[in-house]
Amino acid sequence: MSSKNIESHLVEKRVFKPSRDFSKKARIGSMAEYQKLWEESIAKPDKFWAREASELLWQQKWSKVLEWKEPFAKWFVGGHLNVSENCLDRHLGTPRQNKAAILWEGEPGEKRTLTYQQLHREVCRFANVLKAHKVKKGERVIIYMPMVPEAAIAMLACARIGATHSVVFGGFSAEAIRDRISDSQAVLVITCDGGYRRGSVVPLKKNVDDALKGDAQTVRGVIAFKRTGQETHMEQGRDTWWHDEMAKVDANCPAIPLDSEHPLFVLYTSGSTGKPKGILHTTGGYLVGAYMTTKYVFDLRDEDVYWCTADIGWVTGHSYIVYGPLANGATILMYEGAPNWPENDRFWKIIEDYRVTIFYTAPTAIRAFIRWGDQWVKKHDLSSLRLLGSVGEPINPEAWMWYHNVIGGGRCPIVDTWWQTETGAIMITSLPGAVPTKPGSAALPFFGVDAVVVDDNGDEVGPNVGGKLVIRKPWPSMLRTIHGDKPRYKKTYWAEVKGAYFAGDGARRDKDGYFWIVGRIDDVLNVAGHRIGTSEVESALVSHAVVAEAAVVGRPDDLKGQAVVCFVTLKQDVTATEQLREDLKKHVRHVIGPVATPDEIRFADALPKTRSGKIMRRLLKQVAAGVTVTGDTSSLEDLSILAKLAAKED
Ligand code: 7RM
Repeated sequence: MSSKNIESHLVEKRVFKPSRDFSKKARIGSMAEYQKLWEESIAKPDKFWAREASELLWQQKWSKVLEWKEPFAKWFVGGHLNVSENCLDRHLGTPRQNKAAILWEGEPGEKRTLTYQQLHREVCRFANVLKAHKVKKGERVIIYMPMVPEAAIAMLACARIGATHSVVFGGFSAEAIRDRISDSQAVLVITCDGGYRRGSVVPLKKNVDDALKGDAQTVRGVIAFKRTGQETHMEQGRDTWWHDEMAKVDANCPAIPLDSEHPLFVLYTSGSTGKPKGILHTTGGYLVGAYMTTKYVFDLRDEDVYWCTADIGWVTGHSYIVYGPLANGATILMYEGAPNWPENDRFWKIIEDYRVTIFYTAPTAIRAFIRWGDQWVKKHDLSSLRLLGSVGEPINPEAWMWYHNVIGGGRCPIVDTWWQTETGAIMITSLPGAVPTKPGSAALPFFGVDAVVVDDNGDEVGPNVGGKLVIRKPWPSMLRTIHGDKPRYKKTYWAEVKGAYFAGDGARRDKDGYFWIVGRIDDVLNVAGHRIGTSEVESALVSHAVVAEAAVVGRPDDLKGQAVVCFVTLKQDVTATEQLREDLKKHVRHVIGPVATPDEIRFADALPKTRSGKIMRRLLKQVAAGVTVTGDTSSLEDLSILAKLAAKED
């Protein structure tokens, strides 16, 4: 990445100080307090983390806080605990026992409330169902469900018996499920007959059936929760209904003590090469990270109604719908469907109805809200809100200002939280009562996070110089490895920059040390907050019979952040038609899922390559964006290709 000084025109001038009222009540109420704790967390991590971890319930205390043999970390070594016990049992016998843990609303409008006691009972029963299916500690369970409480129940039930869950986002296709089953060697799949999305039914169980067709499978059974009630095929001897299973078991299921480093979940995420990587998170460190970031970043109170709009299939749903908030004894709101169903004001209606106090969403959603217009917001009373959050991609200052003024009524702090599937928990953020915010900046490193921006030699750069974002110290909720592939773990994250974790993002820090995240600098797209590897889309395209070669790049998009643009060369004697273009889009949807649908397919006679045969994506990006191709083209094998691509009228 080129390092260029951009001070003069890019430094953001606006600064928003936390209100005195917010600071007074906040856990961290001043910049001085933040700094003192951050310095302690870096200088004396053992002391700092031991104090935080002590707030959780350990069945056996750890003997050592950290064992670090780069790049392999063990946190709270020798400690035993259970995540489900920390999220549930710990609140029983306290005033939280009969407090709502989950307030749920279905897209068609049904409402359900589960208190901590009720949630505990459901989790215990479902854990007994898992045991009845002979799911053993350490075995993997796939969860492919819509946003229903049962998704959280299934996750917590796995955690209770030490099974490792792998949640697959409901927007992924049968083939994506199959890949994840085969990579994780899962023994059980938990799903639903269907889920509601924008008024129609998504056939989840059918996708699972399709995923299980074909090659030898490790899956012994499928349990389906009845959500939509549509006709559903049930495979004799393999498939059973959730309610039938639950009727057979009792609610007595003690949480088993698990080693702090026991695998809690594997979550697949896109990288720059090959198939999605199974990011492995373990028990103690992950829970400490999720718990304490939720506590400090959202400054959660018992009275809060906390709503994170993410899907449970992404890491945000894991850490900030399920584990972090429940470990804090919070009331979480869970909504099943789309923000524009039946109309564009569904979210604002929900905030008004439930008196939501904390709202955590993504910039791509905010940009859609802006487009839909303020009138949808103005119809509702949002005065209950006290804190707003943003996650998933850089938030542009305009969207930040709109969020602040129109949703937050100018009164709510915004926490712009930078983190990743790999980091497990929030890494760079402001703290709402302590750190002044600048629209567009994720602000400062969280406790224990030694984040810096470095150049290609790995040396830290000065203020306002762009470079690679790296983390120089291990942190409790860090990924432990890529499931089944230690060499890839080392190579992807710990080889790019010596002695540091490389995030794959570009960033700069301003003179106040604030981080301005630029976005991915590898071949990973961020489409509406979803990570999609260009190589995944390319291999999906090439798997189509008529495609010879494909190169996929992102094009800046006002709404989605990035749009998926595919350059495709066809096999000999195949004619490029409009129909084929539609077929290829459909094909990608089928192979990966709707999240990866190409926005544009451009047929080409050839792709620009270096002499060694590497596709020059840098050039294709410029072509896709419609800008003049600049920069070094000396390694390009055939210059005329570029001229043809740019001239091509679609
Ligand atoms: C939580 C999540 C991770 C990638 C990451 C960034 C981008 C996420 C922000 C952000 C700028 C933010 N996990 N990203 N949050 N960029 N500001 N506040 O999104 O694994 O799915 O994606 O998302 O590029 O590397 S993720």
